[in-house]
Amino acid sequence: MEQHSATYADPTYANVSRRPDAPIETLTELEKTVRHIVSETSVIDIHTHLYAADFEERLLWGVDQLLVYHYLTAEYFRQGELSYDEFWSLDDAGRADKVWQALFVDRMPVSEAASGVVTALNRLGLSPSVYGRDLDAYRAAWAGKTAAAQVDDVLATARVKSLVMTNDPFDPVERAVWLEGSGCTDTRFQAALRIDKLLLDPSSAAVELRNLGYDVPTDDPSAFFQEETLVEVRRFLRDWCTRIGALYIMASLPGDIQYPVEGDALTALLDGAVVPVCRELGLPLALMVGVRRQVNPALRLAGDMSMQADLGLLERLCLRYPELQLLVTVLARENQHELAVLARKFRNLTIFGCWWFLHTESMIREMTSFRTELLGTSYIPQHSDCRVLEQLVNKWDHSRSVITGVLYNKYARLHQDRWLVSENDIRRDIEHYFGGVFQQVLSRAKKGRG
Ligand code: RAT
Ligand code: ZN
Repeated sequence: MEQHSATYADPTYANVSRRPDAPIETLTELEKTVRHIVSETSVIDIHTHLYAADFEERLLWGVDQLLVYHYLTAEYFRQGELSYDEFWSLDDAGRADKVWQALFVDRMPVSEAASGVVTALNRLGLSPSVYGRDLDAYRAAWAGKTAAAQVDDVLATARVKSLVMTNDPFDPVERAVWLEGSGCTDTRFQAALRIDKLLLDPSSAAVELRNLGYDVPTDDPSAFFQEETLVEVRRFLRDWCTRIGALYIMASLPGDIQYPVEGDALTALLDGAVVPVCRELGLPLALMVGVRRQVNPALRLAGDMSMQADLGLLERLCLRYPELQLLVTVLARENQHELAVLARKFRNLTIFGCWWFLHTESMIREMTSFRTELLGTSYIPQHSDCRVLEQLVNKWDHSRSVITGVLYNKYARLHQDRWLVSENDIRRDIEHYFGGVFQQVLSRAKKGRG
């Protein structure tokens, strides 16, 4: 039976006396070695919604925040008693009480999001067999911790060496940290410039740009087709990428975006501003495609849905801009195989992660299996999308567990054909998956500058 134990330290592993370049002789040893290396190799998490401690209340952490995570509030409304209005009228602690009672006490927390909380508690030293099912016992364990110390503890436990934030220049609270505060002083937290508003709601983005000192007309929908406006949008993008030290520019898009479309603002902005600035600064463009926002607004942040995407957008961007590095994830399960095939056609397309509703055990297994079969080690198997600091522990633990199983199967087949695998071979592949591919995309983007 498959055990969910990938990242627990294996006390017997230290006793292995084999040289790291020696072939691993038995399948049992092979399995143990893959598990050990996947669990101990630290990862670069290329997309999160976490912030460094500099961002104060923007950094969400602690057990109440784990419980009011939007993946869990959606589940609360399926099982809990309160109406939307009653639930939202509570503060975070009140909401957390309700979620805990409905999803953890009145029934077993078997969903991915709920079982993730249990994994985080356990791996952070708060074993539920000791702390029980009283939420206040866990709250007491968090009392007295500081955000900065918790960041150190969680990153070490999750073995995350660095992570990429989502930095929205259209968010006034976040903007103030960059413009008036110290910015981000923790080098483990890297920036990415998020531009959904510019691409999907250019008229209101124009108002904000103007307020920020960029000469963009606010009353002329055709402005984005004029070079004098695009010059200013490029200046905005360039200023913000430089200010925050962005590793890439990113947007999350609905599935029905068409590109290129004559007379369409999104096409004009991609061709006239976003791609040129990516090329000029040597940055990849990350596109997350296939979200249908606010299908049920009463759920607030939890009200978004997945939708099947037309991958023609990606195909045409790859073809038109061979020097542009595209980092891509899509939300519909139905698009996953097609996306992996598309990545075989374009070396400037790098797939990353199992996003949002696909970040579940069975989907990660399916997607990681066929991505490896179609792309070998040339993709990024996972990102966490964490919004709450401690989720790094459970999301990476669960993903590592599945990745271990998939990779072991691939190596076992090689082993059976007498292509013997060493510890060094495995370590090289895992380091590639957990950071090397991302670094390669970043350096290809720098090389493709122009
Ligand atoms: O996974 C999530 O938390 C979503 O709400 C989205 O933020 C998504 O990941 C995105 O970046 O658009
Ligand atoms: Zn996200």
